[in-house]
Amino acid sequence: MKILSLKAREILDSRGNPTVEVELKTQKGEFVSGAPSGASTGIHEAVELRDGGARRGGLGVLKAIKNIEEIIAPKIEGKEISSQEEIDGLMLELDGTDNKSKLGANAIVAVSMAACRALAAEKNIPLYQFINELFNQKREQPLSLPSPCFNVINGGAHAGNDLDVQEFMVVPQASSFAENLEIGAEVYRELKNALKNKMGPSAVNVGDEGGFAPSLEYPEEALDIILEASEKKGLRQKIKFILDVAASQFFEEGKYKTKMGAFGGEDFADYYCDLISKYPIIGIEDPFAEDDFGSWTILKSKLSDFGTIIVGDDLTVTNPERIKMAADKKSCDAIILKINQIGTITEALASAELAKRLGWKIIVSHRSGETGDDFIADLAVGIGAEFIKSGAPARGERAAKYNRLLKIESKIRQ
Ligand code: 2PG
Ligand code: MG
Repeated sequence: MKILSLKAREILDSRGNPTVEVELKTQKGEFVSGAPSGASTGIHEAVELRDGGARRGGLGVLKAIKNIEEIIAPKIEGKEISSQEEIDGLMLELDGTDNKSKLGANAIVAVSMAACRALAAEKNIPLYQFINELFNQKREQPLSLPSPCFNVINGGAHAGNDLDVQEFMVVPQASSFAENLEIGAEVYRELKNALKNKMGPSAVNVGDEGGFAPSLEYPEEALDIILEASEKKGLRQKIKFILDVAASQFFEEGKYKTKMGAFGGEDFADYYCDLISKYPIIGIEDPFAEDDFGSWTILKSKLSDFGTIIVGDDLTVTNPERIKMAADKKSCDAIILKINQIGTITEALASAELAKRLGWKIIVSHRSGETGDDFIADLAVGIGAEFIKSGAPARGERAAKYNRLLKIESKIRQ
């Protein structure tokens, strides 16, 4: 594939912050991708390059854009690129750091995604199929639709309320993606009614990922009201929960400082076991801080009989080295897969392959700051991820991914 041109610009993400958009041209057309951005970012993630200074609150991405146009573009414009590995390898070489701090992971990821789209177009196949072919070089993986995890109540760093837990996700249990989406949307709609009736109109204001951000304090209150709304629609038996605790956010001086008090690791693990015995929780993401491996291991052994997955996000940061550490310490048995945590498609696929080899589950994930780019829908199908999380079944940037999956499902099942 010959690269005709590579351009980048500063656009807005869903929080109104600047982010990178890339436009890559080949003979097959123009391919656009946007870099997402986290709020509860793990300290081991690849570096998101921001300009600093006064302009745009220090959040400008003009340096990252300059890196694309002045360092990456001259190396690839007018050149033949034959594979994803080639373009990603080239960017890794140009960057030369362990954490993408020279070029910026936000620069690299947007180019990597746009190139992936262009390479798929070169073969005249859909993006999910191209990703599947890339992945199949490492393992035999049939295409499949992920189970969506809808973040219907937002807390933590994503909302202006008092909930310590960042995400209360509803995971419908129907057999098709389309049915799951419908159930998620029904629960979301009824939850809005339930919150409004119980707490007044301001309870239905939303957080960064489109879930409601009511002024609740305890996880049980959030879970109860979701179950109550589901019951009303006759859907209570058709949903389960996954929680993203994002516990690094409230880990201070060796304690988990929550509204329920300050917990040590083992006590917090007991609290989770108690919660799981009362509610249909099938997964807990980041139950502990990103380097508190010991507490993760305690919870994993306590939960061995429950079948609840323990999901690494800040712990594993889509990085094979961190995944290996977590596997050695038996800290979790599932990962969040976010391309921008590591920076390139090639490396993200290596993490996915490692997770599959370990027998772990994968949740492909958006970031709390998103663009309209629906790339992760194709990624989830291509690697046969068990789950995808893209926020609430509402708000354009969240719905874009779910709607893309609807389309893919109808194509695959034709
Ligand atoms: C998370 C993500 C996405 P953020 O913690 O899993 O939901 O949040 O993008 O803010 O890191
Ligand atoms: Mg998380």
